[in-house]
Formats: sequence, structure tokens, C-alpha cells
Amino acid sequence: MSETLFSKIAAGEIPAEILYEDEEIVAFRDVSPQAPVHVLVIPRKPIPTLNAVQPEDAHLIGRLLLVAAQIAAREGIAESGYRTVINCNAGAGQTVFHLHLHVLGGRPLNWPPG
Ligand code: DGP
Repeated sequence: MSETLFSKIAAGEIPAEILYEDEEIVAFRDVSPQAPVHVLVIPRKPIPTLNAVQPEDAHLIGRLLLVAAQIAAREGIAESGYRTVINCNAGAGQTVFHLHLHVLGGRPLNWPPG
């Protein structure tokens, strides 16, 4: 199993403010928040990008979204609104090649994002 920065966070080898974890998924605050609430939801499985997701990962990917909605509710941004983002590859801004879903909220979010 390849080691990524995020798999080290998931394993507790690098500190992070963990908000949720189970056998498949970990959620923690982004170290460089772009909004008052900025949480990353990751699978423990080190899938490098959305392009690498396989049909057998469908349940896991669905669960990432369910955990994101649960975090948004807990963080008090479910009603005001929030955005979920998966950056895929460098041209979209991906810097950590371990699949992750950003959950952003707590301030007005422009659309289109630019
Ligand atoms: P992306 O650009 O989509 O690959 O997002 C990577 C995010 O990961 C970025 O918003 C900053 C965050 N990040 C990078 N290193 C760390 C770290 O060591 N700890 C935490 N909590 N977040 C990190």
C-alpha cells in the first residue's frame, strides 16, 4: 500500500484535527483553510485521483458524500450552504494525490468559482 500524506494523517502518524473516522473514511480540518469551515473527507484507501476510482469503489465514494453532509450539519453550515469539491489532477489544483473531498462553508461562496 503506497503511503501518502493523507494516509499518514489517517494512520495518526501526522497530527490533524480529526472530525470523523471509521474503518473506511477519515475527515479532518484543512491546514490551510479557504473558508471558516474547510474540512477534507478522505477514504483510507489511497486512491490517487478521481480518475482512478473503480466501479467497486462506488459505495465508498457515496459514503464520502454522506460523511460530508454529516460534517456540514455538525459544523452548522448545512442550512446556510456549503460546497463540496474534488480537484482532479494538477490543472484543477490537486496537490495531494490521495483522493479527498473538500467541504467549504461559513462564508458566501461565489459561483462560478473561477
Ligand atoms: P488539493 O489542492 O485539492 O490537493 O487539496 C489539498 C489540501 O490539503 C489543501 O487544501 C491543503 C491541505 N493540506 C496539505 N497538507 C496538509 C496537512 O499536512 N494537513 C492538513 N490538515 N491539510 C493539509
